[in-house]
Amino acid sequence: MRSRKPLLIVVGGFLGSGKTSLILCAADMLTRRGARVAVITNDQGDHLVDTRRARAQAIDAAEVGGGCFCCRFSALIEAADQLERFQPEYIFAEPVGSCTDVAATVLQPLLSFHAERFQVAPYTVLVDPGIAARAHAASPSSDLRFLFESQIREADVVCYTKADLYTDVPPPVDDEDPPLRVSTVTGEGVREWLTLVANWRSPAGANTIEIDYDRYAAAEASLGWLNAHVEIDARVPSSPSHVIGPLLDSLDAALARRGASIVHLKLFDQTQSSYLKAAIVHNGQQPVIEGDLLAPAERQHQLTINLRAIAPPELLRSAVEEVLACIEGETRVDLAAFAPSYPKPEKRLSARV
Ligand SMILES: Nc1nc2c(ncn2[C@@H]2O[C@H](COP(=O)(O)OP(=O)(O)O)[C@@H](O)[C@H]2O)c(=O)[nH]1
Ligand SMILES: [Mg+2]
Repeated sequence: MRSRKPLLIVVGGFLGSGKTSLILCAADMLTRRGARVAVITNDQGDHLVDTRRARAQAIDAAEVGGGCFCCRFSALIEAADQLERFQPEYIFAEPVGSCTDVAATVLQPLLSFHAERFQVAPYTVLVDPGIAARAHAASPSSDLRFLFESQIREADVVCYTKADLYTDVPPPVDDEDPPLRVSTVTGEGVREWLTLVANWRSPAGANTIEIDYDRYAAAEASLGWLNAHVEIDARVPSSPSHVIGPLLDSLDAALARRGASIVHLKLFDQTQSSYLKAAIVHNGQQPVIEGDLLAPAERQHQLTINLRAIAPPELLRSAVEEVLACIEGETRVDLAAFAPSYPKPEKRLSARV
C-alpha cells in the first residue's frame, strides 16, 4: 500500500530546453533508489517521441495529445488515473514546450480541485542557455521571445540545462539565489534539483501571470508542427542508425532549402530488438543520438517524426514527404501538419495571495 499521495512534478520550458531528458534522468535516479515513477507527456498532436523514449527506458508513461495540459486539463487528470494502477510515488508531467500560463491553468487547478489526490511540486521551468541567447538576440517585439520570457516569469524554480555545454554560470535571476544548473550528460545538479522540488515548502504555482492571449496565440501559431508515424518494410535489412542518420541529414537540408528554421526535430526508430533517437534544436546542428548505435539490421521499422519549426505547416509536410519518398522499401505513413490552435484553457485561477 502506498503511504502518501504521489508527488506531481510539472516541468515546463521552451521546445528543446531539455525537459524530457531531465525527467528521464531524474526518473532513472529515483527508480534506482526503489521508487515508483511515471511520466505524462503532452503535445499538440499524436505520435509522440517523448512517450516512446520513456517507454524504451521502461518508465510507465501516459500521454495527453491534441492540445496542451492547459486546454486539456481533464485529459491530464485522466492520464494520471490511467497511471494509478502502477501506484507511482512520483509523476512527472511535461507540458508542450510552446505552452505558457501553466501556473494559472494547471498548477492552481491541481491545487484547488485535486489536492486530495496529489502533492503538487513547485513549477520548474527549464532554460537552455543557447536558446536563451537566441531569444534575447531577437527583437523585443518578437512573439517567440515573449513566449519564452512569459514561461520564465511564471516559474517557481528556474533551472538552466545543458551545463556540460554551457560552462559560463548565468547571472542570478534575483539577488539571492545562484541559479540551478543541470546536465543530463554528466548528471550535475539533477539530484540537487530533485531534492529541492521534493522538499519545497512554499506554495506551488505561486507566480501566476497576466498574459495577453492574442499575443500568446500568435506566438504559438508562428510555429509549424508536424508529427508522423511511418511503418517501414525496408527492401534490405537496415540498422536504425542507417534509417535515421540519412533521413535526419536530408530533412535538415530540405528544411534549410525551404527557409524553415528548425526549433526541434526528433526522429525515433523502433525495431523488434532496439531503438535509436536522433534530435536537433536548430538547423545544421550535429545530431544528439540516444539508443543502440550498434543495433542489428532489420527490415521492419516503426519511425516517429516530431518536427517543430518556424514555417507554415504545408512547407514542413512537403519537406518530410520529399525525404520519406527516398526510403527504399514499402512505407505506410500517418502524418499530420498543422499550426497550434488558439489556446483556450479549461480552467484558469490566479494564485491566492
Ligand atoms: N549536451 C546536452 N544535451 C542535452 C542535455 N539535455 C538535453 N539535451 C539535448 O537537447 C535536446 C532537447 O532535449 P529534450 O529533453 O528532448 O527537450 P524538451 O523538448 O524540452 O523535452 C536533445 O537533443 C537532448 O539530447 C544536457 O544536459 N546536455
Ligand atoms: Mg520533450
